[in-house]
Amino acid sequence: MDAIVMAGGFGQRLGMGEKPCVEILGKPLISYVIDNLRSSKNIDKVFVAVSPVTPKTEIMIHERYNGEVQVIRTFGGNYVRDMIYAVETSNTTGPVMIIMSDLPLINPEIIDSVIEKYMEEGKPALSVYVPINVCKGAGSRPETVFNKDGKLIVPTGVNILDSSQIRKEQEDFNLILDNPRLAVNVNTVKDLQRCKDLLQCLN
Ligand SMILES: Nc1nc2c(ncn2[C@@H]2O[C@H](COP(=O)(O)OP(=O)(O)O)[C@@H](O)[C@H]2O)c(=O)[nH]1
Ligand SMILES: [Mg+2]
Repeated sequence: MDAIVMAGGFGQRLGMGEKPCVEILGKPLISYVIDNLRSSKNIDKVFVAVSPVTPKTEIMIHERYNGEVQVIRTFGGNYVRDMIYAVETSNTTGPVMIIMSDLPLINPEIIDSVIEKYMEEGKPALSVYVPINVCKGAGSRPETVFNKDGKLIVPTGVNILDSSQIRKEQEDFNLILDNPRLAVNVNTVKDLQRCKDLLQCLN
């Protein structure tokens, strides 16, 4: 399946300009996600959905990937509308992975296992969560928490949707993974520092 990396947010909480371009250990944040997608067995094309507030991200993607990663210019300011626009503009068919640019600890094994689970479940959509204790263990403060059958879970920013019915509400399988790599989402300067530390000790 193809993947679309959402990269048109304001990055206001981080306050370091365009968040996808902010470097960790000499590499732009979004490149961690792109490179891991490109190393996954189950991912074909990778698209990046930029917006008018992320023009440098567009230039960086062109320079770094020489057209092998396509940029889609969304309007900005409305995540869902931009996601639908990006899916329709990409001309992708069948299931598509929608992923945030600020998950630098994701790896090809996680991506492939999410896709395998999606195929197994057979629902049109799948969203990935981590239990709240995994977030706390990783030192991150969750923004959104859901109660699923009495269990507190946090959305990770990894979703699969059926592109052929992208404007419709889709029946969604909630995949809960106990992986701290999914719990680290770079929103603040503190998150960025924690990511640097984790990447260094994981390498
Ligand atoms: N194209 C597009 N991307 C978005 C939008 N809002 C958020 N994103 C991206 O979605 C990801 C997650 O959003 P969030 O962490 O809230 O981003 P932030 O607002 O930049 O801190 C980031 O990679 C953002 O760049 C939007 O309205 N349009
Ligand atoms: Mg975020």
